Amino acid sequence: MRKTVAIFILVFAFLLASTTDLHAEVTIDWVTVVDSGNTPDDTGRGGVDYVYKIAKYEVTNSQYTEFLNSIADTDTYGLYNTEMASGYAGTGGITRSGLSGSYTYSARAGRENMPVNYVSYYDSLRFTNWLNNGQTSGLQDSSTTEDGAYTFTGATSVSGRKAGAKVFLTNENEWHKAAFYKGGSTNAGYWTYATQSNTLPNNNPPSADTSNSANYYNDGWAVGSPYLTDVGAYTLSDSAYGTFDQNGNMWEWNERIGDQSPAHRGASWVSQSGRLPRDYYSQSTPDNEIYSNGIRIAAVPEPLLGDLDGDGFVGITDLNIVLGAWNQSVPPGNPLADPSGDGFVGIEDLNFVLGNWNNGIPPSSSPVPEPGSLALLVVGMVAMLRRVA
Ligand SMILES: [Ca+2]
Ligand SMILES: [Ca+2]
Ligand SMILES: [Ca+2]
Ligand SMILES: [Ca+2]
Repeated sequence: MRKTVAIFILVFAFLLASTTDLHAEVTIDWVTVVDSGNTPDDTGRGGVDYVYKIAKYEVTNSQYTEFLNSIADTDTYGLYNTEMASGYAGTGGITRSGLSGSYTYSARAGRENMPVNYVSYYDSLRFTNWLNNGQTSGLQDSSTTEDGAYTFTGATSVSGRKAGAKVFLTNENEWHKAAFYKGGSTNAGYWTYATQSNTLPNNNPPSADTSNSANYYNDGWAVGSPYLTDVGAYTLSDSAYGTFDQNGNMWEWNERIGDQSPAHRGASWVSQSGRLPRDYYSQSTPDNEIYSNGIRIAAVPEPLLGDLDGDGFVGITDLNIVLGAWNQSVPPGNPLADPSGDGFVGIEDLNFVLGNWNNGIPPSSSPVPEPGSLALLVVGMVAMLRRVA
């Protein structure tokens, strides 16, 4: 009987997997931005007191095409702009075919990994809602684009970032920190450019990347038509946290503050050098859909199992939390010491820590034990547990 049920569940899971996978899934490459509580710069930006993830790259045409194919058979909110089919200087990267109700979309050949453009601020928020909701397919409604990280109550009427949002547009501090902060401590200071440099980047083509290069206009284009570069093409010119193209290629929308026009940051393929520095601040009207505005997204980090003290790393301090309440009921034992949640601190909680040992990013202030001493520690633990058992 049990076997029959198990087989039934397997078959059901298989059917579910094979019928729901109508579109390729969008995967985002993330970097994790640590150094929580870092000092802002002299513009007042860049201080962030939580760990977050930010996309390594600008959103690409192929990613935005998957989005359109999931939710824009009928494009109620104009998430496709017909300029994408060609546009200014041929920089658009997505074509549409069919009639409303059965529209389909394709990235133009060779443009798949170039950044999407002709997206408004609202398009950007809807894209993050869709990711936040798990890339659901259907009409543009609350299950896909109209709710999630932000609640839309009309085409251009939208809430701020909601508590519990998982994927969202960068806010100004998140964007600024990832671009310019030097990292490594909470008072590390800021670079002038998003290439870990205080010297103006050159606009060499990616093939001649000097580790301080970006796609912008510097008495000439970085590359020939269609002028955009594949995201991450400047492989040597990343920021301290490992993001690419935060200077150049596309301007990148940030969450608006109150009723202000949202900022777009970092300059674009068509910008001149004065637009690149950290203290250059520019806003764009939220419904502006042009050839030089694109999207970068951010997200909350995955919960890190075994990181009991929440410092982003599983290590000695977490082990001490478990050992400090060993064999106790919770309460009075420290509730952090009971990640299994069974009200008692024991072997199952220890396994959360040892099973995820060394995961995450070590805080600069806490030394990582040498592998030798860690091995001794574990041997000691096992011996102790044997005796307990
Ligand atoms: Ca649009
Ligand atoms: Ca950019
Ligand atoms: Ca920890
Ligand atoms: Ca427990």
